Amino acid sequence: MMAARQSDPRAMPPAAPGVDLFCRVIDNYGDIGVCWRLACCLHHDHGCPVRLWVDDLRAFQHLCRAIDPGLSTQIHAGIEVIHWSGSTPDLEPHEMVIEAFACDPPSHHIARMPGHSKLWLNLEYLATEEWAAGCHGMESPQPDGQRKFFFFPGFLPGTGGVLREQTLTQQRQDWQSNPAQVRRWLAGLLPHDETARALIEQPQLQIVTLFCYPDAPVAELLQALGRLPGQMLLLVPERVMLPALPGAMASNLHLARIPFLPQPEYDRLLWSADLNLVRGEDSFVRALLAGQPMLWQAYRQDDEAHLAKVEGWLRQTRAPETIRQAWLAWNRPADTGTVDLLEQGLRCANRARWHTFFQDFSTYLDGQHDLASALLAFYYKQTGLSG
Ligand code: TRH
Repeated sequence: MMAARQSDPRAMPPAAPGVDLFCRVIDNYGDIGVCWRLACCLHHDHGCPVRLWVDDLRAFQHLCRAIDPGLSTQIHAGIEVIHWSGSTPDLEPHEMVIEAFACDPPSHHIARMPGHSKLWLNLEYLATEEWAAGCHGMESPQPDGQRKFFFFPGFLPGTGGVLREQTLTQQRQDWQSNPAQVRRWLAGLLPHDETARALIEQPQLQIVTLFCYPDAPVAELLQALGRLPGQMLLLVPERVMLPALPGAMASNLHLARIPFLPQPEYDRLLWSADLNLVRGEDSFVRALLAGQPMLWQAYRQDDEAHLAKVEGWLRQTRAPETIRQAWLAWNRPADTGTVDLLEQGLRCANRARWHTFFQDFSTYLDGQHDLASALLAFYYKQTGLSG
């Protein structure tokens, strides 16, 4: 038997830096969705102690059912969750302070930060346009001379990458390699819908998932899907508000409500479907990582900046024209023609071109650095410490 090697403490790598992650829930689920996922990646993949400060625990509870909105501090999955309310505890800041989406952490926390081993970052929204790489990592000068940096998640080299757990691809492959398990799991989401459960047994059934904003042209989407060949099951999580829909639905289409799922289960849903319609930021990335054909609805902004995001992604990725037309029709519905454009696009969604394109893009993402690793690399570079 080999003798246990004596470890030289001087040769040990430094402990992973602790992280304070601040999150304000503005609306929807994206703010807390991104922050919870980032907290999990930093802790589970890299061993960072993480404190997640959240101002709205009820929104958080939808993504992680174990959260108790009545507690001021609690620990889940090894992460300390602090209810960020008027009276925040005065704690010694961790090495890295990340404020999500310029949410303005308490000044007393920042005031206690200075020191060569500390770093303050503003994690920005996902950027799809060319300018993102130029702004990523830039310093944001502060009146008191403190050092703060912009950190831009993105798809292109030169940005901070996207959130991707280290075991994600393996988990997805395991899930997709067991169709019987997938069918059983889907049926379990639909205990009161006999029609849907019977459909799930049909081998040729196409599964479509829908997560969109209330202004999405859903009636047009249903018409377009109704014109396509084959039987389809459209799964819509609770809490996803749909616009008013026509009473009658095409005979090849069945719409079913499923529960709003905890984050890891929502991934499984995306992995189980033939076509995913997603919205916002986090579910967009998750659907891309699922590698299945998809349509994205960007979060609407006043000056139509959301359309620039959609165009930016389509341009950067040189998406095929049918994808481009369908995505633009979904994001910019016109009074007429939307159904035709969606139909033309979606006719191709179950063909090889879309499959290959989205599979290739998920493989490309697998080869890129992920956001949590990029944040740590940035920390070590700025502080001069080594990871
Ligand atoms: O909820 P969103 O519309 O969030 C948006 C965007 O992030 C937008 O950029 C931001 O400015 C705005 O909020 C304030 O979409 P998003 O980003 O996809 O977040 C949804 C989260 O909910 C994501 O983490 C996936 C998760 N989710 C589940 O966990 N279970 C579900 O059943 C569903 C439908 C979603």
